[in-house]
Amino acid sequence: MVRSLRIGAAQLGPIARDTGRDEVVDRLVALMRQGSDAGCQLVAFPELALTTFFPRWYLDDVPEELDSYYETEMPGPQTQRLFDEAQSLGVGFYLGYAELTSDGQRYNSSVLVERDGSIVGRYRKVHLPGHEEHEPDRPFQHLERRYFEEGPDGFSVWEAFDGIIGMALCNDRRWPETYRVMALQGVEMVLIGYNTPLHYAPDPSQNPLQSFHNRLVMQAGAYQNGTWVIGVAKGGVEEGVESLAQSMIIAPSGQVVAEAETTDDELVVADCDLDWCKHYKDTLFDFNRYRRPEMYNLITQPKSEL
Ligand code: CDT
Repeated sequence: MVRSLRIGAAQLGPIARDTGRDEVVDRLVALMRQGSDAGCQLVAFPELALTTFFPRWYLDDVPEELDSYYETEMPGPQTQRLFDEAQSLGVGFYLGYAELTSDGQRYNSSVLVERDGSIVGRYRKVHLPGHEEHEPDRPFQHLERRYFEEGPDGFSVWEAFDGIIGMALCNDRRWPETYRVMALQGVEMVLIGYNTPLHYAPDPSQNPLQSFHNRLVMQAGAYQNGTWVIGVAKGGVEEGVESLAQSMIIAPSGQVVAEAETTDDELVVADCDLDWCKHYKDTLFDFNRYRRPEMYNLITQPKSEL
């Protein structure tokens, strides 16, 4: 039997600073229903999908605003609706959100939810880009390294949706290790939500290459690891900052099979044959046969020893 998973990459347009959770959840539910109507079993939302991308502001003067962007429960009172909708539609979802734990730790996290509304797995972002301190000379901040801790759990995979599914978030997609660690656990589909401003303050020469780099890293990650990759953006101009849209669904061949046409809320749908992964995992990228891990020692050396 063919293991075909119909996925909806549920791209979001901008979320304004003063937009409440209820309004955002309305938009997410609308996309889930659209996914259900299109026959999707799984709908994937972006990184930090419940709020505006708040790391663009230095918020030390307004700590209550900063705290308001985090979820202390998942599901919580305002997100329960998503889980109820998943169960009633029979559509699973992947959702990025800011997590504040009961111990006071803050992570840039995601959750994978099955079609019955049960949580399959949680992920805390490993690669945190940006900076820790206020840099007023930038046109906007990227304070992920101030507002989140580095995820301590690494990259896992989960048996779900009749396949092997992994999660990553935004900057993770630029690092080959992200895909490879999951591929070594047999991953067949990697879900990646992102918020990527077009302007990169440390080196603006990269600005015109954002779209190219987005394709480059996700297509390479898919092909080199024989896996589906689902990239889902929060795009468009949000609070004056333009972010890349270009959500896409990439096959294990590295080919883009579906891509967003807008920079707004949009569902990008494709049928993903999970057995397509075998073509690559059992041939050119037969890891057991061809990898030479004893040649790759430097990759796992602590940074300080290099
Ligand atoms: N959210 C996120 O990780 N964004 C980064 C922006 C570049 S680093 C300032 C990214 O890798 O797309």
